Amino acid sequence: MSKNDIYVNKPTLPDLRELLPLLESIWSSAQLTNNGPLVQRLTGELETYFNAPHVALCNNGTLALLCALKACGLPKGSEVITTPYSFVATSSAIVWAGLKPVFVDVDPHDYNIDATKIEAAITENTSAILPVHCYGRPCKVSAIQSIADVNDLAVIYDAAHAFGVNCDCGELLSQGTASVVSFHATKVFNTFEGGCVVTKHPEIKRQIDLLTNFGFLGETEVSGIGINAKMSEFNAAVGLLQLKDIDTAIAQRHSVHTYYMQHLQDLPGLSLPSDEGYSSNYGYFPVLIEDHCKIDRDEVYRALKSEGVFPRRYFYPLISDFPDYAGFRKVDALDSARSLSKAVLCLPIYPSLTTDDLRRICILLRNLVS
Ligand code: T4K
Repeated sequence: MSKNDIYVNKPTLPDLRELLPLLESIWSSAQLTNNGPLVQRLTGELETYFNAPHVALCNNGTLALLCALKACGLPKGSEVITTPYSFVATSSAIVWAGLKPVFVDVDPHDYNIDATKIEAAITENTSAILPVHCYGRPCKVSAIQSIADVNDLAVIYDAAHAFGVNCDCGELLSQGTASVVSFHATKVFNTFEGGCVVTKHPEIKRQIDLLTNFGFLGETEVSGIGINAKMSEFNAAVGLLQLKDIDTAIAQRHSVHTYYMQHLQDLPGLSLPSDEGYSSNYGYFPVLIEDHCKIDRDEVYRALKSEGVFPRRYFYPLISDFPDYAGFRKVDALDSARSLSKAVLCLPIYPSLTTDDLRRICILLRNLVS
């Protein structure tokens, strides 16, 4: 690791001087976790930021997904229709919840589950749909909701990438039965580790709050099989400070996106991401290295790494190709997801990426593909 290395991500950190008073408040109250005052404050501030009736904070996005699935009361062993083109946690949460993922191909234009292929995957064992707003690009939420309504299915959105994204569907995170956001270190909004469930349904919020705290109703009573998925006061303190500056962080990411668009647009064999039709958070910059490019994706990946630039192949391999997931049902050959997975390279994007860094990355890419 050298100081000139450029990783796909560099977490935004709050000013330590601003963190100190919040840490002092934790130290003096000795309330470290279990729905303390900072967790309550962050919950309220996020409800305002998301314009959502209910937010339930969790200690990471994966357990937030698990709790959201559990809160829907889906029959044990039933099937959840999802995308193979995502981070493995999307499907691991389904399996940990005692359910079975069923993989449906993605739309090659927005990389999200292809809503036109969902109906063919539904059987009498289907209980829910779990789409992902991949790279924060909104899914076709109204088409998905119509299918869910006709077939009486829950819809849990994996909105791990969608913090601060808006579209003309109304509040994106209030769609479906629930949406799950990740606040991991590598995300647009981070609390080091963390996540939340956003829902318009008070009963889902109540269930999540129970599930994340072992199911405790009081000192001596538990309701259902809960888990420990609570956010700590430290993570909430970080979150409160990050939220103050989130609009600046997204604007800085937008500038990085714009630089790439201006400097890579004429490169042969490269397809650049579009931010049209929605307001992006610029969390990812996925480039496709197309078949007619003179060099293939993995060669570009290795060549950049050898020069100290570390892009990532999000998402390769497909979840359905991992041996532990290969036995779950696939609706077809998943051709679109497969070709995206072979072509994608996520370039570094984060608020503190400098123009010098960007110039270096773009020159390297230009030399490789031209
Ligand atoms: N659903 C979706 C669609 C997701 O993408 C994710 C997580 C989840 C669910 C689950 O949410 P969480 O349970 O994580 O809240 C990263 C993240 O670990 C993961 O959160 C994320 N998706 C996924 C897309 O990316 P890795 O294995 O690529 O992370 P890692 O550690 O290699 O980090 C990438 C780069 O970031 C490093 O090369 C350097 C930099 N970095 C990373 C960390 C952790 C830092 O500079 N500082 C850091 O602390 O998975």
